Amino acid sequence: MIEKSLTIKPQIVMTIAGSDSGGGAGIAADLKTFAALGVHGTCAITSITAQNTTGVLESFDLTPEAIASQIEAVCTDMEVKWAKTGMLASSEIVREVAKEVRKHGLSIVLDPVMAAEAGGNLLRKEAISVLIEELLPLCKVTTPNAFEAGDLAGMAVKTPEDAKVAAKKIADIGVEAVIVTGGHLDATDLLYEATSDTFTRIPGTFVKGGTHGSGCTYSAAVTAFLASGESLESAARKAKKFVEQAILMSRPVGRGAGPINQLGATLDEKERYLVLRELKEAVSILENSFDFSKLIPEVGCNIGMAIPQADGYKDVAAVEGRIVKHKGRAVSVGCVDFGASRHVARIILASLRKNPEIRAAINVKYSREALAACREMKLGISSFDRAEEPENTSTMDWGTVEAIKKYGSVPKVIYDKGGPGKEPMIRLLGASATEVAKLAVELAEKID
Ligand code: PXL
Repeated sequence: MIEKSLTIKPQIVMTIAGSDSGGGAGIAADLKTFAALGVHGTCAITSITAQNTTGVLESFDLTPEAIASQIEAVCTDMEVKWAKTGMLASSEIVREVAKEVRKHGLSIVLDPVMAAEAGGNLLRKEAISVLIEELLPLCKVTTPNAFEAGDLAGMAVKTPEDAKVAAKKIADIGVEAVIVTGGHLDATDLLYEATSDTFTRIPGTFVKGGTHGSGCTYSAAVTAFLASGESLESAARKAKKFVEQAILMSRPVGRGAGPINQLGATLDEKERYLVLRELKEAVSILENSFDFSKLIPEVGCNIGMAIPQADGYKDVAAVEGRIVKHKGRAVSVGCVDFGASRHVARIILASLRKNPEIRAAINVKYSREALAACREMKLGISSFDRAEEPENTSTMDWGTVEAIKKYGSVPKVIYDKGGPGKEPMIRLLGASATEVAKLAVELAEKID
């Protein structure tokens, strides 16, 4: 039996909220956020919404008993200190949740969910006063947006100044801290801490992308950071950054309000790690070959690989100082890193725009013999002529596109015969850095 000893206990948090069948908001957003932030998430579902990106079609509330039973099941087994509340549709649900919060001494982040982004009321009007009177005073933090802050404070919140007045009014109800999120104002969140009577402005950036589930994600992130021991101000800053990244990483889903992507940044990091690992292995394949140094051009060789969906040179990793010939062997000068070579990045980016499966390239020394060996290896070959290059382009952008156009798809080999002051060159393209490194070694073994 294989065992991995993960002895450090995770923080356990809970979301008491509704389900969004579209997977964008509610418990889906909360649990993904908890997972991304390394805490163990549990949930008590309050309502089930039949929902997609165009709005809430129907909503079914669970009975107060069913909600209490879920909270009991979790809290009698696991140590839950911090929890958040989301959609609490009715007065009865709000009252039951307040009872359970008291019973288990939960520290609560209250997200005063009132309406769905794409449309649909999620909190009955008559329940707002019960939420204010019976649940809010039991909570540590509440995270209203401008509209919700207005409803809680009984005023219109249209400016950052209004947000200040509203935050104080809401704190007067009995909650220890209020964060009025600035997504509908100037992107700056306002944190008011009643215990010290202080306001803290938390500036942010408007980012483009789907925002469905951003309120849920924000309050879940605040909860996770507080459970992990962060101060409230630090939790608020980190949660804001987390939401901005998740909006930036949103993907086109559905016809309406697109969901934010809580795991986007984590998966991006994973891909970057895999690319660096792959590239390091490719470099050692080249360094361990007795033949490859024959193929190192005068200007040195570089090898690069992009993450999937790369859209800039910083998404492509390469060797920082190139690979050079030293005592008859290939030696890499510098580490592998993202953004290390705009040159290799241009070749790869131009290729993967035509074929996303092509994510790696290496440049090697041109010779007629090397080109003949490529033909012998039955590699698809294309080329460009520097003399035909228009002004004000980058040779690698233009040349790669030109060679692909001529060939009809991305070939394995793109060469050019050089120009004034420009060494002729062969580029090998492929799906991964190790694939192109192995190809380069095979090619080197075929020539004198
Ligand atoms: O974003 C608020 C929210 C909370 N909970 C559920 C929701 C929504 C918004 O759509 O569907 C279940």
